[in-house]
Amino acid sequence: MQKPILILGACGQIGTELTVELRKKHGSDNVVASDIREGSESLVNSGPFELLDATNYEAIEDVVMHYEIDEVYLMAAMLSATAEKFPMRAWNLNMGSLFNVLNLAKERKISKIFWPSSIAVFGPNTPKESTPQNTVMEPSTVYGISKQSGERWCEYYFRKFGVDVRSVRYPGLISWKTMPGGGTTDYAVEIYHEAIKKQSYECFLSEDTKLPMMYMDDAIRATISLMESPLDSVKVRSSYNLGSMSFTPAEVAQSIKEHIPDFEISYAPDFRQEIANSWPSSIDDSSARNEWGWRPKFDLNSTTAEMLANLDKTK
Ligand code: AKB
Repeated sequence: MQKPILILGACGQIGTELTVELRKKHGSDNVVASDIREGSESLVNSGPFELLDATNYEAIEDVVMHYEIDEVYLMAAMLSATAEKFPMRAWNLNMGSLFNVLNLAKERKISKIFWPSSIAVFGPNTPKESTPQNTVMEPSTVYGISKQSGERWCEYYFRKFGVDVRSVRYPGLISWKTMPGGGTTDYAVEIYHEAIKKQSYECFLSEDTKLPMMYMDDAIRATISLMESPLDSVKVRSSYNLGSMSFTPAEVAQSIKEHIPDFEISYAPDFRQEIANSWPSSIDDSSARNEWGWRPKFDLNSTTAEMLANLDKTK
């Protein structure tokens, strides 16, 4: 029988869809959603919900004890673009929340953790194409530095204290249900919303900026699949590279034009361009494929079709 799960940051872009999927799988009462603010009514009303600050150890511990939580998914984080504006807040949130859950597991109050890392752990000196699992990292952003440090701490807690912490390096994530907030890859979600609303979009990255991306359904499947994998098949305890598709703003605009011929894109790169320039263009995810069977299902064309059809229905 599934023991109760806690999701920290359940109202964010990934947390919202993860909560829905885990509640479908394990029953609503077994999945406690929490966030520092209330999210959509459907999320708050579809099962237990707690207002919870992921940087407050005692508050998390209370909820863990109250619901007899066994697994924690820590989805609260400040993303790359916002983190450049608020470096100390980003560091305190991204690292403080991670230490809280690692220490709960070290004290055997929970038994398994999911923690998201990102392609932001890589930097300008990393090989750009088919970026390997193990390579030069040297992240040059506040967010990337926090994620790379987090990876080191996850591996350390696994080795030293036997903490079962599992992680993937998410690429840019695309979904129609919840907007992302404060990331460099956010353009790849905004573009679909604007295509439906205005048939035009001004992109904050240049037309040839190629970045790794993934449709949310694939990201949720990968996350749950890694958490369900047998202990000895999870060999990487820092974080797994996770690949799916890579495209430029010009290529996503072209795929939208196949559905909306009048769609027009223009380019006005801002400070996020420098962040994007420091990240990989494509990812070698063979460790995830070989060790726990990861396979993506969505490519750019199927993502565009899903995004436009669903956003059109909800407009
Ligand atoms: C961001 O753009 O900051 C995130 C990420 C790639 O981790 N979407």
